[in-house]
Amino acid sequence: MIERIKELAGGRIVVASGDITEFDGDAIVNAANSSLLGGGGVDGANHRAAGPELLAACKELRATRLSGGLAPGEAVLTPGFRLRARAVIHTVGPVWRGGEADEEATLARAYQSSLALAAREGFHSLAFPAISTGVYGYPPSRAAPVAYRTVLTFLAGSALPETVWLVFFRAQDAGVFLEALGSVLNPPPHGRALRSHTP
Ligand code: AR6
Repeated sequence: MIERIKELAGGRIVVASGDITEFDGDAIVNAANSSLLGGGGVDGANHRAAGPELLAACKELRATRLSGGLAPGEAVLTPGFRLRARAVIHTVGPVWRGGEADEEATLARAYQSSLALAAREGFHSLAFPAISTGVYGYPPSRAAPVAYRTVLTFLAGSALPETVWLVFFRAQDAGVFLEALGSVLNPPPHGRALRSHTP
């Protein structure tokens, strides 16, 4: 079950927890690797739930337009096969190397490319896992503002997707996300700070 935890951006962003393979909407994003041939984490779960047709579709992409694999930050579409979601958008996040290897820009591009592909496909609802924060080691509290700002900026310029779900595997991961956004969501009130300095 996917549990809705909080709505942000006037309801266009839904923070939720649960198993993303259960998402009932237009598309889910898969945190894949460049090979597109499956792996652990959410990628493994998505392949198990979608059935062997998903791996076959990924192999077909590798044999044709993605012979060199999918570069970090890019996104590609397949059907959802046995998933409830109609489609899977595969993207590759950065491997965390301490923050000095353009990880932030690559993570933002992974979200941005996935959103752009969803908009082009006319998708109304899209669910993201917390890209790169598992096997790839990106600290969740550092990934949070990057993910949130990138989605917010994209939605400000596009009517689609109407709703973007950020689905965290465990409720506590959603808590870490919301806590990390604290100052982004609730900037300190300007007026009060100014007044306290006024003689
Ligand atoms: N639903 C929602 N979130 C999930 C699920 C699920 N069913 N399962 C795991 N997560 P990861 P990455 C969360 O490692 O860091 C794979 O082997 C998990 O708790 O899946 O981008 C790929 O093939 C974490 O918060 O992805 C790549 O080789 C988040 O999903 C590599 O891992 C991302 O964790 C990609 O690593």
